[in-house]
Amino acid sequence: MADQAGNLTFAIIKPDAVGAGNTGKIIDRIIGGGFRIRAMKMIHQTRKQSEGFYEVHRGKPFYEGLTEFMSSGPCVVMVLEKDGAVKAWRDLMGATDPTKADEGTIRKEFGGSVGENATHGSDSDENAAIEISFFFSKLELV
Ligand code: DAT
Ligand code: MG
Repeated sequence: MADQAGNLTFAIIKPDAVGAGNTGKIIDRIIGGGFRIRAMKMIHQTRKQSEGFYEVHRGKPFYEGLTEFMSSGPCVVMVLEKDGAVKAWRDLMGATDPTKADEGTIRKEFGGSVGENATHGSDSDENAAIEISFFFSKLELV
């Protein structure tokens, strides 16, 4: 399928989930949820890189903690494909705060707190394109 706005999103398995050994279980949930993994790699971001990625949140009370956490250990970054990918992946992740996430969602099962909530997902097609290009070149989408 040709890449187009609406069928791609960007996902991160965050350092808490990777550190807890939940990477494989989360990837299994992604594949079971009908997503095609178009690109995937393990990275350990510097503080500067995590600050750049979360630039839109600069100034918010949780920005310092968030960027420290996201650079605290390895992450898995991915490009996911599915019709309506942005919403489909956010639905599978669940609410930002794991205590408020629906049963059966990834954040409910694997998230520890609102700050350390196992996964990231883009919030719009426009931001998905920006976030994908932050970590992947076009050639890396297979
Ligand atoms: P989401 O990741 O669901 O898109 P967001 O974009 O509002 O949520 O926030 C980005 C991340 O920042 C979120 O995954 C965890 C952290 N965060 C958000 N709100 C927070 C809060 N009130 N306290 C601590 N961390 C927070
Ligand atoms: Mg967000």
